[in-house]
Amino acid sequence: MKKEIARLGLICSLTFFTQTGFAAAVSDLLITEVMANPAALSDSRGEWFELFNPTDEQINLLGIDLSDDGSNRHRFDSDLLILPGEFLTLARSADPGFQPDYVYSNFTLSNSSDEIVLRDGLVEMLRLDYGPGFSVAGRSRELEQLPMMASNYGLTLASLGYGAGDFGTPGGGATGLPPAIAVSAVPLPASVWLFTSGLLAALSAARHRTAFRSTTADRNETLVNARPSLVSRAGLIASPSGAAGMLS
Ligand SMILES: [Ca+2]
Ligand SMILES: [Ca+2]
Ligand SMILES: [Ca+2]
Repeated sequence: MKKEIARLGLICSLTFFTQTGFAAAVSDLLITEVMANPAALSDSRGEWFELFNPTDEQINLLGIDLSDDGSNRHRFDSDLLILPGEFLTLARSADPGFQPDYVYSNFTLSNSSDEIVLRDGLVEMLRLDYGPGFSVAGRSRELEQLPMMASNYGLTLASLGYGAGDFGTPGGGATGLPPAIAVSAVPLPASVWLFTSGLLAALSAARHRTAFRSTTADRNETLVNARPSLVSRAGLIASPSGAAGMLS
């Protein structure tokens, strides 16, 4: 009898883990805003970007490299937590017109074409590529909708000023993004889980195909396919209201 109870317990635990046990990862984060070309301040003082944690677990950037496709590289060598549903502002200087959460070094944002890449060792976890026309003097670009790619970033509204006169929402929400929705505490029926996993893996794969450029596309596609649940979660949480609403 005891044995059967133990076995039942194990099965229940495994079922629970299967549905809710996915740990949040850096790949779940979103780059929600980019100020590549400040006008009220110099580039060396006023460049910054913003991350958002759409999951219901904290994510630590310790050991992660911030880089581009050139020689920019900065390692987060101490704990840097992004709490559930929170933004994190990362800036080139300690005074970009507001008080940033983190100041990096050896990383600049070109006013023409550049990349923001987060890597864990050789594994790329997050990437935004932008080209000419993305950066506009004095205005940030904010992620307006998913999937996360340069064409889904709109200009900050001209009414949303900060600091010395540039426009952006450092540390605050973009106009179009939904708030964080907790999902791990909501066990899903297997059929719903499978459906949404498949749907969102497809959405996520499309997102990565677009965001990742040719040289890294194959490697990243492998990454996406190898970790569908993690990648799907971000898509799930921040997907357009229809999909998210279905789960909440
Ligand atoms: Ca750069
Ligand atoms: Ca710049
Ligand atoms: Ca913002």
